Amino acid sequence: MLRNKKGQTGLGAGVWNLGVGSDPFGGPVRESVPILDRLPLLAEAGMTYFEAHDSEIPAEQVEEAKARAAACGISCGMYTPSYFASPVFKDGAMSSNSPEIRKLAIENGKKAIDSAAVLGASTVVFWNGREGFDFVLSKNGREVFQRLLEGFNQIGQYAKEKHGGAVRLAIEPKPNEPRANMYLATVGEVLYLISRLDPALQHLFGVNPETAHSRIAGLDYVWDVELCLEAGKLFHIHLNSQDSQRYDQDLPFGYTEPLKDLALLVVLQDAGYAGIVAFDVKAPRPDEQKDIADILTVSAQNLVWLWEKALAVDRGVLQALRDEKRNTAIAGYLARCLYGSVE
Ligand code: GLT
Ligand code: MN
Repeated sequence: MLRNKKGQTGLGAGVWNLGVGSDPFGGPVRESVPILDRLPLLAEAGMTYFEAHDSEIPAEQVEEAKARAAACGISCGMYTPSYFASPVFKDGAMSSNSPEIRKLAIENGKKAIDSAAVLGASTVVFWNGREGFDFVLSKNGREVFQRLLEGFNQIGQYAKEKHGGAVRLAIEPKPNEPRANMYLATVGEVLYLISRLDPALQHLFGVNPETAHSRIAGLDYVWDVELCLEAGKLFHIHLNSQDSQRYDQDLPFGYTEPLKDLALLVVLQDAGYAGIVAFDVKAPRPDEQKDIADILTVSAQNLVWLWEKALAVDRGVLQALRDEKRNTAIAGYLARCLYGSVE
């Protein structure tokens, strides 16, 4: 629980966070924990909300999942259609050159919204992992943009007509991996796309920025989050860590850049962010089965510690240093709040 947080104070994590440890170079190293058996593991790790894909908890299983989650005291915070695992989406979903595949993608998006409503999740995330290109001119970029507008408009219209404002839609940017270049690459690009959607639907669309994805793009995550807040579009948040611009690592929150993470929490507190704070981390390959949830307990512990330190940051001191134009001293003050003693 995050003390003095507005709105939802519990933490969330994906069922996929507790995976079998495979990577592009090697298969599973742990037994696969059946998806619904991961719910108690999330609860024991201190999560209040679980997140899942339609490929993990399909529409036919949502009632059962809801009951199993309730039995261990958690609920669904976010549900999401998988546009990356199935071979059918190997060259994109809503952006595919093939009209049948675009149609299927839109259908899956609508179904995911229905499942989210049954589960009581207020947010559907769209991480459209295969929308992109490995070779230039393999798709016409201008047509692709129109296809994305068409797809999200149709899905937004459905969400509005069927569920009113009960389910909101958050697009998650990522610049590359699995594609060499992805559409919906950055927060700025997603905000631009939203600004081009049907004005009557734009209020249903927001962003789910993820720490690692901004850092892989070489962008500053604190600013990415500030930009979402300024636009009124911070609908959800995926926290983790990333060791520079290499492959997507999904390391524990608070691990690589704790000072920037402290600053991020100051920003979220000052904005009164009321949504769920969720982790998108990955149990690392070398971790043993019995320790599979360490990635979540470490992330949660770091978050709670940093959250308390962020509450203790004296905003008056920050403002005074800004007024005095002492930028380096601001970095020093944050470091003192993080590493030193706060008088
Ligand atoms: C996948 C991706 C994440 C997304 C998940 C939701 S799936 O693990 O790397 O960033 O949030 O689709
Ligand atoms: Mn994510």
